Amino acid sequence: MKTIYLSLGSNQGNREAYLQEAIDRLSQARVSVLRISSVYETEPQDFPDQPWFLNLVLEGSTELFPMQLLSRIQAIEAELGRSRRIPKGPRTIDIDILLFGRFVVDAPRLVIPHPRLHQRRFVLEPLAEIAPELRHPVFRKSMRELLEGTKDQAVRKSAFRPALPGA
Ligand code: PH2
Ligand code: MG
Ligand code: MG
Repeated sequence: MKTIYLSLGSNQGNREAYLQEAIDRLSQARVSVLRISSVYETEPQDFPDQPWFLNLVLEGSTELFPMQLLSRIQAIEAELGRSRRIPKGPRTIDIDILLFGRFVVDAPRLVIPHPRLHQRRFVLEPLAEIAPELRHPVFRKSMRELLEGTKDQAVRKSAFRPALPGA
C-alpha cells in the first residue's frame, strides 16, 4: 500500500459536481480516499486567459502501480468530458499525481513528483493544509516551506466541502 497525493482541478461547467464525481470514481478505481483538503478558488496559472479554477488535494492509498493509477485517472478524465484541445487550457476535470509514496518516476508519460508542484500555490495551499510537514522527496523541503515561495498567486477558500466516498 502506498500513500498518494492527487491534485484535482476544474474550471468548466459545474465545477463542484465534477470534483465530487472525480472523487467518487477514484474510490471505485482501487484508490482509498483518506482525506480531502478544503476547496480553493484559484487564479489560473500558465495560461491566464481562462476562468478561475476550483482546486483541492486528496490523500489516498492504493495498491496500484503508478502507471496503472495513471491509466485509471485518464479514463476518469475522459469519462468526465475532458478535452485536451488547448494545453493547460480550460477543463472539466484534471487529476494530477503529485506524490506516490517516496517514489521518483521519470518516464515519458509520467513524472513524479509532479514537475511543477513546488511552483504552484493552487497545489501547495491545499497540500500544506493536510500535510504541512510532508517533505518533497527531491527538494527535501516541507510543503509548508515550499508554499512560502508562491504567495504572489491568488487563492481563496471556497465554502464547498466534497463528501468522502461512502461517508
Ligand atoms: N491547471 C493547469 C494550468 N493552470 N491554474 C490553476 N489555478 N489551477 C489548475 O488546476 C491549473 C492551472 C494545468 O493543469
Ligand atoms: Mg494539471
Ligand atoms: Mg493533468
